[in-house]
Amino acid sequence: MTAINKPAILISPIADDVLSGLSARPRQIPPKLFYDAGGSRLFERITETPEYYPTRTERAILKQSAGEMIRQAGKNLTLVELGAGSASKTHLLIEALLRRQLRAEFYPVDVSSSALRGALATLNGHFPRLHVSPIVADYTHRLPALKALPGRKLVLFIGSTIGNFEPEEAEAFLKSVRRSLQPGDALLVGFDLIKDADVLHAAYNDAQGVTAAFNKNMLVRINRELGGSFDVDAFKHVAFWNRRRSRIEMHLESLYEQTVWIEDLGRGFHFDQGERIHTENSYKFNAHSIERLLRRSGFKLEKRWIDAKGWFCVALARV
Ligand code: AVJ
Repeated sequence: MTAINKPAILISPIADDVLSGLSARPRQIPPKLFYDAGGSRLFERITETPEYYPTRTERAILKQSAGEMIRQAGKNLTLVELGAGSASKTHLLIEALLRRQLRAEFYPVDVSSSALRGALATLNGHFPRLHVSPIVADYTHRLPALKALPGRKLVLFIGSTIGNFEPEEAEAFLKSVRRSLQPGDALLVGFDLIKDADVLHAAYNDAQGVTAAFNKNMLVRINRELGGSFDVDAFKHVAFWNRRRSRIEMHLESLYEQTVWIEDLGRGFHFDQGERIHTENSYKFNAHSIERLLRRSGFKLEKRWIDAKGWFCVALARV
């Protein structure tokens, strides 16, 4: 074998984001980098903490209304799920779908191949009449070609992932989803709603520290994938409700002045004591901001389902 087949340097796909993010002021690392295998597992554990209400609230809404959602979406549906992860809540929609049609196609899209592998195994075991075609892709970067898929599409974007986008990014993203669809296709989106600040705060500061571990996993991942030398105990998890901007912010705050060397980037990064890396925004919505976002993106809001406490909303919109 010739040397040319074996590159001397293999650059991790996260290198660019980490380099530009840690060079920026304020420093920031995009939340999609949370989801390596360990991070995906930690997120699953977050959803099981008593404080983290979004997943179980959305699941309760789906449990209650999946049949209505599928009926509202139309006949002969092909399901696409963006950011499918383990696709655990999707089971409820698939069950409702397979009550109305003999067979269905399901295209789960996610950046995490490990999460998709898990989803594929479980779905194949549960639903013999479902044909699953997983797509490993960063759908924020480029959407898979959905136009060519058969039947009327129902695109699922549940789990309040939309909250991770900046408002203008959310609009641009939903516009690109709309462009990839055809008239009559539908979109089902999960939105976390604005609520009591204490409830919001607790959800991102759980007593067991799972969210803190999830946040710090960003540093663990950089250490492993880029030869970083972060001491995870030298940073603390910070999460708070920013009312003015209607979002939860998560940061990692340097406890001391320190310099962290990242081998694969060939440089060190100096942190002042108290300096933060911004790792996530999780925007919260109300009826008005949901309607406005969908309208500006070229969708028409058709129906909304909200739990009794008014904590979470699942919205069906039409192209
Ligand atoms: C997966 C984006 C919905 O914003 O609540 C959970 C991720 N971050 N705890 C969220 C998350 C911290 C979550 N989303």
